[in-house]
Amino acid sequence: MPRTGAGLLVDALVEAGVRQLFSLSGNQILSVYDATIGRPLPIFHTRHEAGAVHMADASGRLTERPGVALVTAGPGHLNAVSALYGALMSESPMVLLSGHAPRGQAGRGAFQEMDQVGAARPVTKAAWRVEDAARMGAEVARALEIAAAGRPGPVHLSLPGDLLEAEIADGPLSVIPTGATAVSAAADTTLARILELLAGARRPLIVLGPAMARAARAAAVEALTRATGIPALPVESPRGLNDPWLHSAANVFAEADVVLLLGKRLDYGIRFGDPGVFAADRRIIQVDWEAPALARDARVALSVVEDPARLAARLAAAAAARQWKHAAWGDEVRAARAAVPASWMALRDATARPIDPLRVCAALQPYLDRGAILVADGGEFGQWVQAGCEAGTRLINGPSGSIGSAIPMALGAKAAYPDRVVIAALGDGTFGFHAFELDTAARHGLPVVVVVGNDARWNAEHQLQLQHYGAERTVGCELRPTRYDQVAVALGAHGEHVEYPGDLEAALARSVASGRPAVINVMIDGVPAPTYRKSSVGAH
Ligand SMILES: Cc1ncc(C[n+]2csc(CCOP(=O)(O)OP(=O)(O)O)c2C)c(N)n1
Ligand SMILES: [Mg+2]
Repeated sequence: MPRTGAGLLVDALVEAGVRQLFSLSGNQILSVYDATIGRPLPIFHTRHEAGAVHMADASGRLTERPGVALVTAGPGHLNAVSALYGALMSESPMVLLSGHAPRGQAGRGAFQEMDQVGAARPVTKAAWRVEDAARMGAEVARALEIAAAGRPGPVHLSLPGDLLEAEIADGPLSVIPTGATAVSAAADTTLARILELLAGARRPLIVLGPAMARAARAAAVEALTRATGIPALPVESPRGLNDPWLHSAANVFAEADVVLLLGKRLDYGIRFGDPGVFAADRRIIQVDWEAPALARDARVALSVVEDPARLAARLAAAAAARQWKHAAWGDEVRAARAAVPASWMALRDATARPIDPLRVCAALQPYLDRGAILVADGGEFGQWVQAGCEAGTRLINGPSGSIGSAIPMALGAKAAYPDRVVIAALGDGTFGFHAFELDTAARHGLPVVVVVGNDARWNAEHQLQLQHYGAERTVGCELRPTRYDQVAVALGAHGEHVEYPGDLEAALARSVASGRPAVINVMIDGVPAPTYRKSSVGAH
């Protein structure tokens, strides 16, 4: 069979180690579907293009190898674009491939013709349109490489239908580029200056951005903490310093006098480093893969362009030559992170109805202790789950603050790790965004467990109304106590409805044992998420 642009594309994906495509079909990409026949590249066909992107995003974050979404042109592409924002903000390596109107019809009002690259540019690291069928493989290889290099993030390629279908003449094909775009190493004198600042500090603190907080880079940061005693905290929540997972550690930032930002922008998450966030005499050292991410102003004492993980490893190696005095401070921060209010013990055991969110956390925890992946999303319930559960592997909606991704993210996690239990916990409002991906889960044999905290309202917004406008001015945020478990059953999933706390454990056990995707509809108390900071107006 003659080779086509689509064939080259599929070959390059397989060669690069891509294991699946998360996709929603359309005219312009059927040639790619065809080219996957007989190739080790299964297609997970979703029910919404944003779902495909969330799946690729989850797979990318968990494996650090780019997940790939494949969607059709125009409206399909635009449906996908909204989900790229989450991948961008969570620094997730992934590639969105979108079919595109044939080039021969460009500017003539072709079917679904639009500026796809322009639409994707604000939410991607790089976006371009392939212009040569023979380069189809080389360019997708390049897209995969860019997605994973430096600060990971989404990359978009538009693929004109005529090029995908074009037959490639025999002859040498374009060489697939190798070797990532390297970030140069910081000078040894810079390293020495960082160590000097850290060693001289009373309460130095390492603050990590989303990619730096993930397992792949954690070892370098842990080595630095071991060598110096200096504690590290991630700031990757849409609520920034109000991240309920931080527990009382939310209050240690204000004590930090030297702050080492590793791959963390000086953004809203840490309130731009404004006065009051850190100690009054704080000095900030910022290390980032890219110069543009560095704040170039008086807030920063020292800015360094280098791979933050590599720099952490270099600092750890060089730290041994010095005396460090921060072990007690490090212990203090770790204890604050682990500490939860005493009242929580009783709530985790509470027998009252409606069910307290912490009671749900108590039921989930044994699965997480045994290695289940936790996906937490959406609203006050999602925040409670992040506060009340400790998971070795966790995916949250991240600094994008976008709700709705949990179900497809859980599917992406299950596709990447079929042998692990995957639990998604989300609010009832959030459930509605991508509930139909339960059908995708049923069709493709992805048995994830979805726990819906059903308080019959968009509680996060309701709580803000209470806070800012008062109890008599709450409006428009009610939902119904819908039986989402029955929705799931209709889609071929296992369903459980739980009103009594004592029924949670058995419902979870049956759901995991069912071997099917499952939804547990838990009628919860719509309590506001916890905050531990003295002054807290939560962004979310
Ligand atoms: C895409 C998107 N739309 C809207 C919001 C605003 N928002 C944040 S939380 C929330 C309510 C979520 O309700 P639910 O999932 O039921 O969780 P609950 O707060 O009730 O526990 C809304 C509307 C958002 N963050 N992202
Ligand atoms: Mg709700």
